[in-house]
Amino acid sequence: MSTKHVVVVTRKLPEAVENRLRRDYVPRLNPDDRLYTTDELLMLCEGADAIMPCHTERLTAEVIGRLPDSVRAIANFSVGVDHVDLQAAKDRGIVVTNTPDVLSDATAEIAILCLLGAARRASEGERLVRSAEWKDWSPAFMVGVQITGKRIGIVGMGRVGQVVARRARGFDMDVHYHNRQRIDPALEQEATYHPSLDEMLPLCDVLSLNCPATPETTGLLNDRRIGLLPDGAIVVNTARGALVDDDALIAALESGKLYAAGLDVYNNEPAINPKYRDLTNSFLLPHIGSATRETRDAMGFRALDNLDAVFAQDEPQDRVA
Ligand code: 8YV
Repeated sequence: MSTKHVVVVTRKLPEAVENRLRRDYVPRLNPDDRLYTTDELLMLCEGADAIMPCHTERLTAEVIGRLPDSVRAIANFSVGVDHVDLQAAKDRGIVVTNTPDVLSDATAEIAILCLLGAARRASEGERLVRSAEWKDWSPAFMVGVQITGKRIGIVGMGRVGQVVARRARGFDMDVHYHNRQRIDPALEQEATYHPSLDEMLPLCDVLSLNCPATPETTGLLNDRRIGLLPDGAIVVNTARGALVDDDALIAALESGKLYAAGLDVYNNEPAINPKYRDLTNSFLLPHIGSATRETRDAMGFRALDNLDAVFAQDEPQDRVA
């Protein structure tokens, strides 16, 4: 009889996922869903074979360097892996996996929610109704921007970006995209590829950020690039806060250079730049891109499929290091 491997699960996961963990592994669960300190996490990893972290755990080179030798895999419960120092894991021979595909639909839904929320002033409207300050109606009341037929520029035409493009087409939007490489034209569905981000920006009534955070994309939306957008453009970010220079975005929202922003992700979550909260033209969500029952189950199962493969000495399908 083979002994079950020990897995440290850093956050509370869906019941079905935890049940599968209990069936196939010896999981060290976190029923209170408390955010562990680095020292707590390292202590929990003593004698463990694998970790199943979320993006809330920062597995820096220093942390990875301190992991016990028993840890052979980091099976992320996330598609983004910017919280893990992949090189440090590789150097220690630790396999790292993520959970692509299964959250593309859910995240694209939130991108469209952010787009509509920003364009149609949803935060302002909701506040008015909830606070009982809604006193009147007039043709000039709460007038926003229509997105139907407008141009959207998607930065990062990966799995999520492609679903955002399809949903945007449902609003008759003219889709443009920038990616490191042009995607297979069969997948483009009439979207226009721009090898140069700077050349795409002046065409974007809406800019949707859908690329991973890497050293190359950090701070990508800065003052200079915002200046290249048309006046009154809308910015949507459902990828990572690190893509945005907050001071530049906030200044552009304050000045009216940008009409509005719909944001689900931020630098330094959840302690976001407080100025975002004071803006009437910001539509703000708390990093819920993948937060549907269906998707969270699928993410957990995908992470476990990867873990199963590692311990069966197979190549996991979503290996990133
Ligand atoms: C997840 C995400 O909820 O998967 C990602 O990269 O950003 C989110 O949708 C989160 O990362 C879970 O760890």
